[in-house]
Amino acid sequence: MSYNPSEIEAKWQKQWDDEQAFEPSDSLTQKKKYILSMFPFPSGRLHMGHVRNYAIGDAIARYYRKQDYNVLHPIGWDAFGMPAENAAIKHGRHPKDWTYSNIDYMRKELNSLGLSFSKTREFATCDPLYTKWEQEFIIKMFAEGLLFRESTTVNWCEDCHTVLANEQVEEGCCWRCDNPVELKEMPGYYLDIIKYADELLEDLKMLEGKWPNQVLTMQNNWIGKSQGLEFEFELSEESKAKLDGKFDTYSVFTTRPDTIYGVSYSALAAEHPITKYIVEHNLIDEETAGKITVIANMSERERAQADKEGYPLGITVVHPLTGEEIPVWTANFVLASYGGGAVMAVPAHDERDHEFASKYDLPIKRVISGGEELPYTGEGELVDSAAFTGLNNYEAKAKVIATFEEAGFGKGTTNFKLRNWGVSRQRYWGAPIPFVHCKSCGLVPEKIENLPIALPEDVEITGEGNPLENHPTWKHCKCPKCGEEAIRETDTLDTFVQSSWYQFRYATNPKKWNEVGIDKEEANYWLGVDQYIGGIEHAILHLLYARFFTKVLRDLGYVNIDEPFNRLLTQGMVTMDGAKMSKSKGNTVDPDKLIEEYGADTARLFILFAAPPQKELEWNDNAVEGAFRFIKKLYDRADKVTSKTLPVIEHGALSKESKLARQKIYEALQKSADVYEKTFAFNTLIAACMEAMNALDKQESTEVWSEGMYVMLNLLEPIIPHAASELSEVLFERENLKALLEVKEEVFVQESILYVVMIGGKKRTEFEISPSASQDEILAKAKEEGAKWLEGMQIVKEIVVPNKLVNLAVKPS
Ligand code: ANZ
Ligand code: ZN
Repeated sequence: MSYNPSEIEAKWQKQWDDEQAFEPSDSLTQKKKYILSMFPFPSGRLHMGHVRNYAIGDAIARYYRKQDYNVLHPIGWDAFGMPAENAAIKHGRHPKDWTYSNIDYMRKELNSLGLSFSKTREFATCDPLYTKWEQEFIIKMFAEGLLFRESTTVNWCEDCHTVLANEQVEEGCCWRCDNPVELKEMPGYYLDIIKYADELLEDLKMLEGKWPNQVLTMQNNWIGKSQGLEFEFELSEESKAKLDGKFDTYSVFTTRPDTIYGVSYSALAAEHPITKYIVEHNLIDEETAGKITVIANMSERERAQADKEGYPLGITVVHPLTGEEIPVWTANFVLASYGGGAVMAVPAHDERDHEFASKYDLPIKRVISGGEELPYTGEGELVDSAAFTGLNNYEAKAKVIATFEEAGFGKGTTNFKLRNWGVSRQRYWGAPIPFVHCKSCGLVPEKIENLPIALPEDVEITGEGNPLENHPTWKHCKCPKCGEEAIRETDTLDTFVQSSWYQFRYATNPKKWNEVGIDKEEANYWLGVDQYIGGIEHAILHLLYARFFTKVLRDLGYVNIDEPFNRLLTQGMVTMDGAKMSKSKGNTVDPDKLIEEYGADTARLFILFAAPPQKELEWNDNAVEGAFRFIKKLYDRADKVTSKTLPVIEHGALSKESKLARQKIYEALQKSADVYEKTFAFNTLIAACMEAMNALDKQESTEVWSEGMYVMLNLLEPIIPHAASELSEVLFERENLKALLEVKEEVFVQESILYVVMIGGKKRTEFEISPSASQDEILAKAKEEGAKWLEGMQIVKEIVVPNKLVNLAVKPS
């Protein structure tokens, strides 16, 4: 048969469409698999990273369909976001138009890969029907206090003209445009993810062994739980007076209550209210005030990179246990956003405190023995610590906390690095935040029956300000509560909100999309996702937010599950000459060209063969050729097949070569379950199939050829579905694709074992014997075969090395 990829690929894609072959059934009792590759942003064209992501997911989905699983394998579009607006600014195209035409183009590209997606469940997150339900969730979250509006210092990207979540700031720069991020005071909407911090951390344990360790560690660190003591430092009477009686105490957080007797100064953030008060009320000289203001205007990252810097504030606090007066400084290493923005400094046992104390000549008091030099951050016995002296410092932590709690000075607390999720964006192309500002009622949620609050289409997108804000009429509305004139919220939601619940939307039957956002019964049936596949770049942001949303939706009564993604595979990058393939580097291979030249099956086979999915994949033109040749070989060998069904073969009657070929065939089959269900090492399965084809080539039996092709096409169908379907139709009427095949154990049974006979230290002869032969039988046979070398000899020692050799030590008799 001759191989014509473009012809058969078009044929099969049409047939699958006509058959609606990949729609899940409505049954909610059948065993199921939900296989999900992260959905794409409709940037305009597919890149190789997409091809890899979808080839992996598709192979897994197709594998499970062979086993009576009800398989949900959906696709959609993560369609809101800035690039659409940037395109509008640059090319004068409306973001909606740009987005939907990109989707149309990319849908065709995905189709041309022969991916087995459900077509009926596809949606774009910018569809008003998706916005409608998202706005409903947001209003419910507001009612539960999980969403609130607050004025805070935010990360502002001047280039993107919008606020960024902490997670979207990478080394102080915007994750999208790399512009340095500024701090700015602004009102915005926040989701209370901190409320779920403990559960988000705790439940990572359920994912151990199912998610990559690296991702679990990153999430763990991001949540950043610290346990310690929070207490109030009381200002000295003199200092209180100096601050005009405005402040009595301030709070500090320490993870090291055991070092309490080593405190020799306290430090406040440059933005701490007390520091600010001192600066603003000229309680410090002008020059120092200026320097403190400079620090306050630096980003956290800049401060972390700068040398330690600080200034005495001219006030003191009272040590809560000793009553001693301790100087208070402001320091650039104290973050405003953490633990109250103030520390008790213990220079003897903390690196940063030590560096600072050394620079400014502040006292250093050792309270833990051990180590020669200071700072000593290890374990040891407490010294100079009053009642705690002599205790192991780790054990002392709880005792110090108890002392503070009993005295009412402080309490044991838990702090998280995690900040609440700011979801406001001052951009047009997003889901409007469904609230109204009313002069008399304040912040009022829209009425549910008015949802969705859709975007106006007649906007001018210039890059200056927020188009919703500038629109002449859109924001003017009636208050949903009192009916008076009011102003609509013009902030839109972070696009990560949309990707936090899409996995539930797919699970809801599209027939119900008008009536419900998430169908509870269906969501409970389909989720968690059995296998989620996507890039490591989503290790923190998307995965954490989706986990959080799942828990919130559970608590709001929408679903009954705790975690959205049962198993996660993070695919490696596609690289060329060691660098990530990317448009900006100009080292891309266009999937369309590849498909045009070789066909989708070659693209898929190459991608899955070139590297294990978790690893980087280095582009290699020769390997693409090799993948193509392998498919062609399957075609070339089609005429060796003489049986339309799986032949019954008498194994014992075959030649050695045919027996070996059968072993290779069934070795590949034996491997396949592990590959498709656990390791995803498709490369090893494909290699095993190649070996089997080579072994088949070395033998003559047409029956074995028939069997071999029958099995190979079954194994490879999830990877090269078009070619496998075509060959299978011609050769086996597709019977061989319908189910998983069974391994024929008989081919692995060894019929005889070869033994070498050593006599007097020399190899003399060899013999074959049944694997069930006893030790005595083996020895007897060895003596019989070696009779001529044993003549005139006396055996002094007999050794049988199982499955290998018999060694007979002799001396002349
Ligand atoms: C005294 C002490 C002694 C500390 C010692 C450490 C070692 P985590 O939660 O693990 O990051 N800290 C508290 N708030 C801070 C802030 N806003 N900016 C900078 N540093 C801050 O670490 C908490 C520890 O970091 C706290 O424990 C505090 O220093 C410091 F031998 O208190 B420690
Ligand atoms: Zn009102």
